[in-house]
Amino acid sequence: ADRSLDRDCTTLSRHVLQQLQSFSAEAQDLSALMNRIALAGKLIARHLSRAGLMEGVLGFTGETNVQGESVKKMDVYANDVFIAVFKQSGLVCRLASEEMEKPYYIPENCPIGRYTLLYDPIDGSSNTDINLSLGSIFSIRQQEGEDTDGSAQDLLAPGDKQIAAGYILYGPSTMLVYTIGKGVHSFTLDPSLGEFILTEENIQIPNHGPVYSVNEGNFWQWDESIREYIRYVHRTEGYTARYSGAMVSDIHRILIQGGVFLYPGTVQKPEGKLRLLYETAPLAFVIEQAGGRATTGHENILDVVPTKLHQRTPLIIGSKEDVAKVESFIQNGH
Ligand code: P6P
Repeated sequence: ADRSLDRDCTTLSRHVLQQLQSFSAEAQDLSALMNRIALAGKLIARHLSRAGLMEGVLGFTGETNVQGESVKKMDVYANDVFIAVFKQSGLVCRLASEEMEKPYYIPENCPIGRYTLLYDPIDGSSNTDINLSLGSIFSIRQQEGEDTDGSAQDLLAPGDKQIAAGYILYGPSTMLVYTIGKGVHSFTLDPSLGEFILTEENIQIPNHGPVYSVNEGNFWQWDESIREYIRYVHRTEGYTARYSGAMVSDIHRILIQGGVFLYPGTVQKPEGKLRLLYETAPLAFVIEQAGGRATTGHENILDVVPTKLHQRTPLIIGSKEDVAKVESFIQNGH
């Protein structure tokens, strides 16, 4: 049945203003900024929907990025989309992304827009070629100081400095989930309107859920405590394994159904694979705002102070009780 007209008019930009209960210049800026992120999401969703129908979307570029990972054409396209939508915005002065060693500056915006966008333009890009869901992750911070040497040292600050964070999930429908610190809200793209329309407000993650999400292919690279946790869920009734290769999908499932997503460190890479500033910190902000938890196993993700822009952290994120269960294995072996 058709929902109320008012509901259909609850677009993302209007919702941000409602959240801020203000029409101040700053509120308008943040609302406009979120709207630009929505535009990036629409452009990326459109490109993904045609990936198999045109040249230059599927497959690899042949280069490797700063992380030594082979770059997929979709990574480059999505990274350029975020830059393009903010170039003409006057809102964002600096963009930091997994795909760029150094931040990208938009000097003409800097006198006005003091916001910095930290983002993973396409998370789970390996899913592009097999038509499975994937996501974009974003985080908004306020630039502190002039950053005259372009080293963005002010970004080396804990996750509670985030003003806004969220993700776009490119699935059967395209969803945008965000928080500005006043709860977690989801929007679904209505392609006929070209608008993200409110789907759920103040999402609360269940305190416990059946899902555990981890790449068990790494089983023998983990610390014994993580193996012990996995043996526990294997022998305990009520757990089910779900792992898609794109953590935005896996964590969105856990936000709705409850459970825990883990990307632990390994013996070779104790810091794990995931990046703090534009992957684990934004997701931790969202999940904590929904009543869940996010930890490295020893420290809350939002408390971690990075020493470098592309710093990695292990990640254990999801329902309070399920995260605590993993911690209990890490901290005292059961
Ligand atoms: P692995 C995608 O590259 C990603 O960053 C997450 O989205 C995903 O959960 C994880 O890495 C997959 O990594 O090592 O399990 O293939």
